[in-house]
Amino acid sequence: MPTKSPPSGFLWGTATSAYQIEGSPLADGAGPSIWHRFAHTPGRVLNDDTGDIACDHYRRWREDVDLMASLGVNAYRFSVAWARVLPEGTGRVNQPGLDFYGRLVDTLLEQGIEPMLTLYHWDLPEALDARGGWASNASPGWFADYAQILYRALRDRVRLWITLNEPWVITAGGYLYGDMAPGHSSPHETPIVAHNLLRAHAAGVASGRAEGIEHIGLAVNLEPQYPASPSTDDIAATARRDAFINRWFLDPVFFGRYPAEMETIFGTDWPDFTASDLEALRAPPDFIGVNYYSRSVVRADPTEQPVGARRVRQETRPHTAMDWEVYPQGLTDILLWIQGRYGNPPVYITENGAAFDDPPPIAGRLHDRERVAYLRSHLRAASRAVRRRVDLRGYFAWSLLDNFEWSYGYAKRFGLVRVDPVDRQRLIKDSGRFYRDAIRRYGAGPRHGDLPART
Ligand code: IFM
Repeated sequence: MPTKSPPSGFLWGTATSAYQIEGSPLADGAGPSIWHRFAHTPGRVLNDDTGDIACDHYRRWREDVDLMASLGVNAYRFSVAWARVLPEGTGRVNQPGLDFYGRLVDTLLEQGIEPMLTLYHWDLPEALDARGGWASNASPGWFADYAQILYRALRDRVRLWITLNEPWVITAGGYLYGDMAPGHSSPHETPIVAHNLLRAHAAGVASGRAEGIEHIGLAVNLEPQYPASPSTDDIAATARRDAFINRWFLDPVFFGRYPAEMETIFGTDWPDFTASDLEALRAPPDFIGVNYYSRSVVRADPTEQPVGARRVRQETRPHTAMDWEVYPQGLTDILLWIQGRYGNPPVYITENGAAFDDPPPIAGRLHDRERVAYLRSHLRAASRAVRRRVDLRGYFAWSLLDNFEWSYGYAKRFGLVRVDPVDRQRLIKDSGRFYRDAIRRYGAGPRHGDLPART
């Protein structure tokens, strides 16, 4: 029988995703994914890096679970590679692929680490892309069938499930801007893909309920938007960008409708959805997974299509190696926004972290001071939201390991643990030590003023 009770106590975790860390993408009968194909297409990924080896986690996973235990985390968020389980995307189950995740889950539990399983973190089986991918009307059904296989295999051991990671990035990166797999640039396809992802989420929730799963979330990338000036143009542009990034996926699952701005943004490319199309999207998750990295200060700009808005770089403020502004207050703001808009649902911060150009290790230590400062300030920002009664249940640092950062390849490093680019040896950075100490001291959860001002 599925485990019913929600995890008690605050979850302190690290997060990863399959294609970014596993390597061996075709091992033991797995099929290729769209990211395997994309990374092997010259010019698509910086330096033509691929996930062929990545962090070699597929072979070193036991060592990685030990690493997590030494960091003192009590939770781990990871994703399942759909094409390991279903090499053709539907139909025949590849048992060795499924067994890999079963062993991982068992070992996590032996070490007292709660698994949080993301069903889809961007690596659609290539065979399904050949059948139309997320633009196909059939895609929600493919997803629900895949989800059911995982629910049945792991529901006795996994309590926390996430249907999709960052449907906005899947949609905008994969089908509008084309910098992510499958690399399309089609304003016409884009709203259809978003709609199918929302249908897939709803189908994944329904299939989970039928299997007795009680904790199913949706992980969204959220980025609070602030107008660059009080002008009406900038305020309207900010509202459009807010709809596009923050509300496009959450409003339908909570309210069964899209934000009004979406039609303005997509114009004639916006489909005529019927009332029943929209109602079918209403599938409130049991929790929201918030992936927070930065904010945007927004200026109206008609040349920036389709939204007619652009982000204004805040030159005097610190930025990460991704050129994302470090803005901890944005995390407090976005958590409070969720609380107010969606009725204070349970929330996990399912990703938060920063890429920096780390110094080389010296005598077995890596002093990543900027990442330590980033983590500290964001944990404090989370504490401020908790003080204002946001129902925050856990925090997952992105990422456990330096890994494959999509179209940036291995150039951007988010890990609390360094992975040597040549021999893949792991080394816990100062940020990992900071995180371990924060968990030790404040294991019950972050409260305002609780977290250390200095390490
Ligand atoms: O690495 C990604 C992750 O896969 C999804 N959220 C953002 C991270 C940093 O870009």
